[in-house]
Formats: sequence, structure tokens, C-alpha cells
Amino acid sequence: MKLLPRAILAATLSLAIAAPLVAHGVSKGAITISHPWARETAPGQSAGGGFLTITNKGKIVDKLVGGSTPVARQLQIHTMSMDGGIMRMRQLTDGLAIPAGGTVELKPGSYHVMFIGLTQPLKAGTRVPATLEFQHAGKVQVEFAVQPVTASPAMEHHHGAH
Ligand SMILES: [Cu+2]
Repeated sequence: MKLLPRAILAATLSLAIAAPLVAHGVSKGAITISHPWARETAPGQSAGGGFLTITNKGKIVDKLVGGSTPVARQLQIHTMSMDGGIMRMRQLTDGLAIPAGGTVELKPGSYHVMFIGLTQPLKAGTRVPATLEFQHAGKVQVEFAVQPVTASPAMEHHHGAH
């Protein structure tokens, strides 16, 4: 049997991946947020990470400057970088720039949202409400879908439920 033409195969794959992203996203002004998810945390764990993709369809740069969530004392924007062979997290106190016409992915090992001072564990299968604040787009309400610790973003795409 012959292989599918490359173009058809690519179209099929991108449809399969795009569907859950569209179903679990939110737009405000020029900003679109897709697929916010968080890692589940163990009881007593004081902080957790949140991940999402931010697209800016506007003509000017916007900035994710902060936010809040009812499940933690603080919501911070973090970056990760290698420092002498050690991964270090650092708070982006000036915010995270989203270039005009660009997309920034917050993902494990890179930029992420940090829930500091959790008031309850993040449980897999639940959703964590949060407000993200942008310099231009203003406040955007999102819900982080909490995934088991073993979940990678790639695996998560196969969960069609949300
Ligand atoms: Cu962090």
C-alpha cells in the first residue's frame, strides 16, 4: 500500500492537534490564550507551575505582567535558564513580552506561571481559575486544567475531554 501524500497526512495531524486547543482557549483584544494547564501538586507542596500558549494578533507588543488565583497567595511569571549546569528559576518582575504578531509558549523547562503559596493542592482532573493581566489587553480569565505529574504537553493533546 502506498503512503498517504505528505500534504494530506500533515493536514490530518494538524486537525487532530488543533481541536482540543480551540476548545480550551480564550481571547481578549489582540491576545489569545490557548490550552492553559497546570501540574498536579502533592499535599503540603507550596508552589505549582502553570503553562499556556499566548498569541498576540495585534500590531503592538503586549506584556503579561502578572495575575492572581484564588488557590495561591501569588501568581508570578517565571523564566528558567541554565546557570553553570543548574536549572534556575527567576521571576520576570518586568513581565513577559508577547511580540506583535507573535506567539510565546509557556512550557516546562521554559517560561511558566508559578502559583506561590498554594492554599490547597492542585488535583489532577480539576481546573484552577486564574486571572492573567496584560499591559494592553487587560485582565483575562482563564482556567488551568490540572494534569497528572507524568503528563507532558504532547500527551495532553490526546485528552479530548476539555
Ligand atoms: Cu517557577
